[in-house]
Amino acid sequence: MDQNFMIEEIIRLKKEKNAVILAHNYQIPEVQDIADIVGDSLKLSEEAAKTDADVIVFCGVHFMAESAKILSPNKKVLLPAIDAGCPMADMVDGESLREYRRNNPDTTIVCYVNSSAEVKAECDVCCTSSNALKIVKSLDTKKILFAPDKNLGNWIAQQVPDKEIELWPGFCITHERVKPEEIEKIRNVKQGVKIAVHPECNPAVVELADFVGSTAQIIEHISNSDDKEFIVGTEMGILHTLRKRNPEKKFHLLSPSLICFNMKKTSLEDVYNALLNDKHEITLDEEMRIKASKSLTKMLELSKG
Ligand code: CIZ
Ligand code: SF4
Repeated sequence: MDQNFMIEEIIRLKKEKNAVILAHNYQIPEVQDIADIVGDSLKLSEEAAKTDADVIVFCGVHFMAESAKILSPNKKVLLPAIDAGCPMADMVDGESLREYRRNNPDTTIVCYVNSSAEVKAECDVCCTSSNALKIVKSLDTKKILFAPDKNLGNWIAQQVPDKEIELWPGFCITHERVKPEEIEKIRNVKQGVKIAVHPECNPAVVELADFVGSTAQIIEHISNSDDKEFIVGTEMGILHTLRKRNPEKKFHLLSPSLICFNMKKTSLEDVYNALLNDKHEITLDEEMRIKASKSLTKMLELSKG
């Protein structure tokens, strides 16, 4: 199908169905460009919670669409590429957390939003990479379990030394691929150019970077900087927003391995099919949804204050 025709049809169907298209910063450029809102999990979940659209087309991975459904149960939430999952989210499950809680009743369980609805239903509060520090600092308990991302958890633990933070052994298969040697190598080639990385990277990489932050924080930091060139250590989809917002600046990807194949599964055609045929609708068990909504809503409240 002709791309321009497809774009026109997406716009027409969006109006007809009173739909909103949300796209994550890691989506392909064409999908970001057709979206009403592009952002990180925090921004997109805030939008999902307050939108008055009837349909939410979520261009991202499964857990993100689930979060939208948890926060907006009366809306139709569609995930255009139904097989777009997140391997990190699959590294923890509800039963393991229930067992952990039985053995550690005094520990507060903080779950990165990169987790299933079942996991969100078992934790005390959620966080994203944008608000993790704020959420952890706001807790009055000393003992915390951070799940499932050990790298983000480690980055937070270093900044909150007064808490005892236990790390679940999960990680992002995309960010974990970046090697500290890649930083050393690129520093030699691009001398003086600052390196911004995501806290999902291995601690050995994070330690060598000039700036560490979520995609929203990296975009903010780079857009407000006087530097004209940057090396970026997170999923390559972010380069699209960075270049759009900073046409005068030059960007290099820290490592060619920074491609999340799940984030790349959503095509423009999938978005069109989603709107045309209501594909693929996210449904959740209501009891689990209510439990999961408590930890997500708590996150949204704590991250505002
Ligand atoms: O929080 C998100 O959206 C993720 C997965 C990465 C980031 O930093 O935006
Ligand atoms: Fe999951 Fe990593 Fe892909 Fe994000 S970039 S969806 S954490 S595998």
